[in-house]
Amino acid sequence: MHPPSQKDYVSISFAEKGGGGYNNSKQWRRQSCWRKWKQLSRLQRSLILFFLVLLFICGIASYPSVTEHLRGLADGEQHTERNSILRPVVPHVLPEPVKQGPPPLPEQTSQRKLSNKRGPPFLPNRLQRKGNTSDTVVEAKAADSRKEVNEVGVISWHGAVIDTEQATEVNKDEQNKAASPANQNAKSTNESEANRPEAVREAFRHAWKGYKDFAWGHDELRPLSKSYSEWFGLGLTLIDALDTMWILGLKEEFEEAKAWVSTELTFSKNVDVNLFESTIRILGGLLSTYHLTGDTMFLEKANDIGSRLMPAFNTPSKIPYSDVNIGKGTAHPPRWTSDSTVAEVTSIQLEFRELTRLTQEPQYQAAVAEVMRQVHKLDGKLDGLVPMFINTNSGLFTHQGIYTLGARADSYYEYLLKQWIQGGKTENQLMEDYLEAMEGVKRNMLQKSSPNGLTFVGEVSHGQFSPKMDHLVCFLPGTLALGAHNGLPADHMDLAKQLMETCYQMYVQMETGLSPEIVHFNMHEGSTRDIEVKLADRHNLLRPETVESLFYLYRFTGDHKYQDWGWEILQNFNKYTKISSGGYTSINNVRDPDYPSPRDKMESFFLGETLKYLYLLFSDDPNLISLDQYVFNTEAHPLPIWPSTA
Ligand code: DMJ
Repeated sequence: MHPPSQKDYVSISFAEKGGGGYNNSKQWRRQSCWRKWKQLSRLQRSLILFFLVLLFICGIASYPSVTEHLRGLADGEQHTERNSILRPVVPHVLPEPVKQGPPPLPEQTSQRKLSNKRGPPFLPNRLQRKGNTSDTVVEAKAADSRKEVNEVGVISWHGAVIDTEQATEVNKDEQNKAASPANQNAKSTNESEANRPEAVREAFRHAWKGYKDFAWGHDELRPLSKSYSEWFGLGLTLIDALDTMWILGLKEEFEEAKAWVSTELTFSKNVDVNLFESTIRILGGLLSTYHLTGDTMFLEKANDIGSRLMPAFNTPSKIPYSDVNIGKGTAHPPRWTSDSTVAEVTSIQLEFRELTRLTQEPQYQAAVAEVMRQVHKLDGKLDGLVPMFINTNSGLFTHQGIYTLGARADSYYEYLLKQWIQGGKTENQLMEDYLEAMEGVKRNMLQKSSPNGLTFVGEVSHGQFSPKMDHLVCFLPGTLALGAHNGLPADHMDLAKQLMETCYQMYVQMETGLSPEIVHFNMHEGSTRDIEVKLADRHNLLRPETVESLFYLYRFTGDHKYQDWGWEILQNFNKYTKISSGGYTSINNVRDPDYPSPRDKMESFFLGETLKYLYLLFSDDPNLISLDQYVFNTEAHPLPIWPSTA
């Protein structure tokens, strides 16, 4: 091999290859680059190639859905069969047929706020957006996205294709001035109002399409990778969504799902399930669907799973273990502890009590009542507030001194009130414990933020107050309102309204208009903004608590602003979490509207709860799952309030 020479370049003539000489300047530039490349030494060329490869690898590695792929694992399950036939003892309660009439509500105040601004989230009312992206910038970014859609037909989040359908609708909207349910943040409230329930049905159908196409019969859809993930391997999303389909009037989808439950769903599986999660989602979902449809197949399935969960209560203390193998009939705590979570052992009562009422088999209600009896008399509470852990051997609270209304304690409070309502308001101890706890919240956890005085619920750790609030706490405005509606102190409704405003601000102050998982409130004077979000807390899992509370607040006050707030939230779910091929995804970063960073997972509660509460919020029919006839379990499955025996 001889070293490169001028002769070599001349002899390897591009003019020969292209056949066009140097007339074309583009071709000339290409040839000149090639010549320069050939002039480099082998070492120089190798170095350049090495850096290019390195850049390419870094680019791929920083693409989150790839890393998500690497993290995701699908489980396999084994099957054994067992049958269970039941006859209902108590007749089912049928709801009013789905109607769309808008009868005015009694306490209606009709304080609508119309917005003529286009673009994603605007700060309403008294709060100014501080430190956040300005409306103009956000609007410009949204316009950029629309431009990108015009040019290439997709919005690409570092390679992830999302929501072309939706984005295209914006274009059509702009061009044709046609109505479209989503991406119309600035649309007049009155103009879009009639379409809101339909927009939820549309969202449900889109989510269902993804589940049907890529995850049918599996637990959760992974909409970006067009696949699924398993938790229990029991078709969790399908079961969680059954009563939502019924309530939304999606008969065709419901029939398909029902056929799967009837022919494919089996609980004879060698699989560990979490007692709480499978009770609220599966047992609750099946019981509720039985009540709505009157189809005893759902009750048989409910009794099957209910009986298979019972080994969890075989503990020295009768406080249940967290996990049960529903095939083997064995139960155990998590590997690292013999503790259970307080919210988990005290938020399975509505379902097991109802199962006993329907089957007349007393063991279900007896087991969960024993848990309540023990928790009622335990030491370690702070003004009715409970710690987060309880030991399955001793039956005592552990890790004492930490109190929260968020994860691990939240639904304890919710189920105190709801059991009291379910049982016809006769079990006074439940109501008294609830009232005491709400006083405990006021005394120990309630504070105002600075500078705008948002009322929020913080946490207490060994006597120290922390201004941290989980999105999960946003169930509380709805629960307080439900209590006030049922005759508990009227000031609970005042507090509910204040906390509702705060939960709404947790959405509206974010650049995507979607709440993070956890916020911290500023309390010191001179703060420039009320809400801070830590880097690790910026995700949104499509959770329901805020729209759940909006539903209660609207039902009880008739104030349309709650519907308008829910409408904004739905539009932002459509804007930032909808995947074009079907489904919605959790996101990692609610503070970046350009790159919310999809997590590639649609939680079952998005169909079980979030969309159901949005539909009920917009439906304007107080008889559609009347709150005087039904009580919702903590997974939004309505169960009947027991008829009075007096
Ligand atoms: C649901 O499973 C239930 O609402 C539960 O009470 C809390 N977590 C999720 C929704 O956020």
